[in-house]
Amino acid sequence: IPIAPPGFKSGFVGIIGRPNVGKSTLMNQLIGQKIAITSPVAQTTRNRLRGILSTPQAQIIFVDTPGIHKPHHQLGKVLVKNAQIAIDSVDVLLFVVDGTSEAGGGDRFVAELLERTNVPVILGINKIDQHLTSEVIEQSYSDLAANHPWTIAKFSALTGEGLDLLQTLLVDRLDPGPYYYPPDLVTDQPERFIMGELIREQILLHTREEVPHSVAVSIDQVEESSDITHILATVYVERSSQKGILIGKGGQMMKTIGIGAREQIQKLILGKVYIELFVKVQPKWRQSRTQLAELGYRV
Ligand code: GDP
Ligand code: K
Ligand code: MG
Repeated sequence: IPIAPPGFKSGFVGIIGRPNVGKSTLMNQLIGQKIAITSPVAQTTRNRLRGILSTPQAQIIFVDTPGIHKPHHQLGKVLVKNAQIAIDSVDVLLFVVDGTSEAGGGDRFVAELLERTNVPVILGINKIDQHLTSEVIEQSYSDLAANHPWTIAKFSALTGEGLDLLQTLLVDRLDPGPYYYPPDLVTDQPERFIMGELIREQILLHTREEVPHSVAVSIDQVEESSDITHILATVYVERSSQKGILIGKGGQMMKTIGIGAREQIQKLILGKVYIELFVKVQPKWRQSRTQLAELGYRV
């Protein structure tokens, strides 16, 4: 890790907000590589994941968090707890909201969690590529920010519009500091974890509602030969009916998931990939803290 030049700034930025506002898309766009999976399904992001942005003047470490919502089961509680830890352990908070609709109960729940923190907050109105936020929508977010010393920024995580300004606002709020990570590193997570996430993303994209939330992926083996990387992975589900859906008629669903995942992982490791996927039924894995920990979730 190089020694930081004089005036160099660094620190941690927590990205928070209700599910589906575009937190993971934003982090990927800011660091310039897809490390956090995204999808139209809420609760795509389960773990806290760091994305690292290094410039000659600063190093920003983004902490992507699962969307904040009221918990219903053990996994839900772990998710909200992780989000709360993230709030108090960062230097700046980026509270992301969806500029295509008015502020709602989910946004107000997050705003309440921010009442108790002394960390500077940027309220980021995302998705401005969709249609320019109407006055009613804008007013609802001004109301949300009223009585708070928050700075408002508008951008599109999808197109990158407005992100240069956002980056400037973030660096302005950081203190002088060292490099925390080597400047060429984009995430703190091992490649294997990202691989598992990219497989999970394909499952979220291709299967029906009931499957996504009860799926976990473990990467059991990664073997690199001169021209191809061979990956063995297991997908855990809670019920045999879900296993049936995942495999699909004549194995068609598994095939689709495998093809999509291979494409994504090839982009990640910049090389050829062969994936072998297995599906296992493991009842109630979501209730078990031990199993969550074994699969790489912070509990
Ligand atoms: P998260 O749950 O907050 O992490 O949200 P994701 O990053 O997974 O994004 C949720 C959905 O919103 C995905 O379908 C994204 O493609 C979409 N999305 C995210 N950012 C933007 C944006 O700036 N514009 C548009 N049009 N869609 C976006
Ligand atoms: K999502
Ligand atoms: Mg996410």
